[in-house]
Amino acid sequence: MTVPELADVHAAWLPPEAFQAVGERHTLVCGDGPLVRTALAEVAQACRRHGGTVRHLPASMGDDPPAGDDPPTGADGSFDLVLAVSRTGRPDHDGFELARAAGVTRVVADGPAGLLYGLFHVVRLGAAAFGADRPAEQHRPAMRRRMVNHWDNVAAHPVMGQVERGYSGGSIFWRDGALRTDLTRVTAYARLLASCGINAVSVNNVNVHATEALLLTDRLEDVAAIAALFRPYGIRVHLSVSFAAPVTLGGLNTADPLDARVRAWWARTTARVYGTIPDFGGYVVKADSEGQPGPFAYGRSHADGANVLADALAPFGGVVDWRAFVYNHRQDWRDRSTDRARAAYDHFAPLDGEFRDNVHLQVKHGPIDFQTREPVSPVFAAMPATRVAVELQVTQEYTGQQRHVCYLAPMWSGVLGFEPWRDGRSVAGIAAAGGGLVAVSNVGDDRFWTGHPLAQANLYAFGRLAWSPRLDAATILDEWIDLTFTPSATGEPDLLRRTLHALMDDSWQTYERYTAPLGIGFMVRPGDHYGPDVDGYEYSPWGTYHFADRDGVGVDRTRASGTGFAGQYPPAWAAVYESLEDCPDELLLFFHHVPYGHVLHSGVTVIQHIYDTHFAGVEAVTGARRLWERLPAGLVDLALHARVGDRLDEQLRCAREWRDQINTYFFRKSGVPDARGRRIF
Ligand code: GCW
Repeated sequence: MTVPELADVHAAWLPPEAFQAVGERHTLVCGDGPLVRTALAEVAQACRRHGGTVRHLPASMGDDPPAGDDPPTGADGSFDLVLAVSRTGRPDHDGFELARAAGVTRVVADGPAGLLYGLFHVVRLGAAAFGADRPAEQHRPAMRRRMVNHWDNVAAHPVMGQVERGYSGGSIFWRDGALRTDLTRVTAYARLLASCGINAVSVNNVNVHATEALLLTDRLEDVAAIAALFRPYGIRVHLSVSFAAPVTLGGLNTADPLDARVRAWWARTTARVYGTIPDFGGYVVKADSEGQPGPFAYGRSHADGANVLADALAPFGGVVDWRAFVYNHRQDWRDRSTDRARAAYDHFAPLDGEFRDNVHLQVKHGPIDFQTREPVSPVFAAMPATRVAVELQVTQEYTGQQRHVCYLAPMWSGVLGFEPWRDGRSVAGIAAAGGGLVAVSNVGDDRFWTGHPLAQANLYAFGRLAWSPRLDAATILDEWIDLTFTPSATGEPDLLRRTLHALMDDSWQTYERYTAPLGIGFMVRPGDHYGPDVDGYEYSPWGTYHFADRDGVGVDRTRASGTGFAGQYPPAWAAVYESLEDCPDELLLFFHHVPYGHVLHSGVTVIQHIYDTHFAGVEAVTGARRLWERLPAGLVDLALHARVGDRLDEQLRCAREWRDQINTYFFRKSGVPDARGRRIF
């Protein structure tokens, strides 16, 4: 097992310097198996660089992990760090206990994965792990499953390219229709993921095209090769499959989930998968959505569809991630009873209790589609007898496409902390009891992994929130900064940290300010979803309307006079969203159609809010760009500095474009001038 160091690829949050505190010390690693060997290799590599030592004690050679004040002596007589797998722990729990006493820092893990997570936690603490005594702290992930989905195509798609909604170059797995020949990068990725706690990955797009469909059968060896690289880091590989596979791959004339031949085909095919990849994670399925095949074609329900795959996977411990992103994308604007926001609930809530235990219903965090601001999906509260997983989008499809700084942890904290019944039970708790947290990855073969170097923080934050949903977004950012950037001898102490916080802490709200206002969403260019086009989707069948006219704007989703979507929430929130008086400002236009003169809780009218926020958003980006330019040379890597600088230039250009188009659009619709007389074209 070797730990890769890639010469021309940025080390993200695991540069060799991050391991200094561990690498300078004397470490004992106790335990067996591939994950323990991974931890050993990590420590050994750090020691080679920083001068420490490491010794391995296989569990079979010792009794319990060496305890208390008396760790076994090594060549040099003592250890500073002991990493051990407990004999009594729950190996499937991924947790560990960390303590420091009598000059020894001890990690005692539930199982081998916990040992690896414990090591990465010590790395995160750095020198602080070896300072004052620490009473025993328990670390256990809130979510058993912490997963990233890749929307990577094996063969580049004519429109979507190698990675659908990818803003970081090509796929790290696939290229020109084949598995890449050099997969070193995948191992480097596995380390990054494991270090922030991620333990599952799907390796192909949920839109399964012809070449990708073959991964399940003829090209299974490709998946096995990837699984072999993720395995040492405790990450299971999953595959997106096509519901029509029994027809397209199996030669049957139907994919009807209740047909015995179809069931047998899935069972046979799945058994073969496990014959090749014994720790295979399971299937991800997008069915009856945006043109993907599904059970509706046979008059069957989504529970019927999911269960046939679940039954095939169950004997091997696999799961189906069945996506709830099912809606009618051929809508007629005149039909005000069809509301895309309602769709997931309308399709799935009636099926509660009908899914097998190994089905995770994967629900996007908002009812529409990863917009900058949406209410939390009502589905989370509606399916108590179903294992629900929360799906987030780390790739910034609608949040600036990794050309804009947009630190998403504050948005995700809001989703995870949301209490559908306002009684202490949160979305994080629902996900923890169900299918965990899932996110669409933002990684590609870009030198900085994520196009925008600062977008690395989003992937890191996703992993940390899946482990510990209550972690504060600014604290996570500090962790990421400490790991990623080596303290520099030059410049004011902490200048870089302060600059990064200034750029990132409120960047999601800044982005919101200069784009679509008050929760209305979209207004992006159709197709690529970048940049402003207020009416781009207004005259299309996708169902993402804003209904702006000369009198007002917004979608009436009340029960009283609108689509009734507000009624999908438990009463405490249904009443808030239904009421024009109580609805939070930031979601006003999601739930209500109001005149431009409507006064917000903030005290300004809707139209003035639109003008004010758009000017303020551009000012914030101007300020961020200036701060970045002023960073003294040498404080960060030159290439990274240049890349962020270029992206900030583009962000500023684009923010101005948004400001001007939105302001002019609403000025022309409403005829109401800006109270402060600023320039509106
Ligand atoms: O946000 C939309 C994207 C599609 C994507 C779809 C989905 C993979 O525009 O590119 O398809 O969501 O989540 O399935």
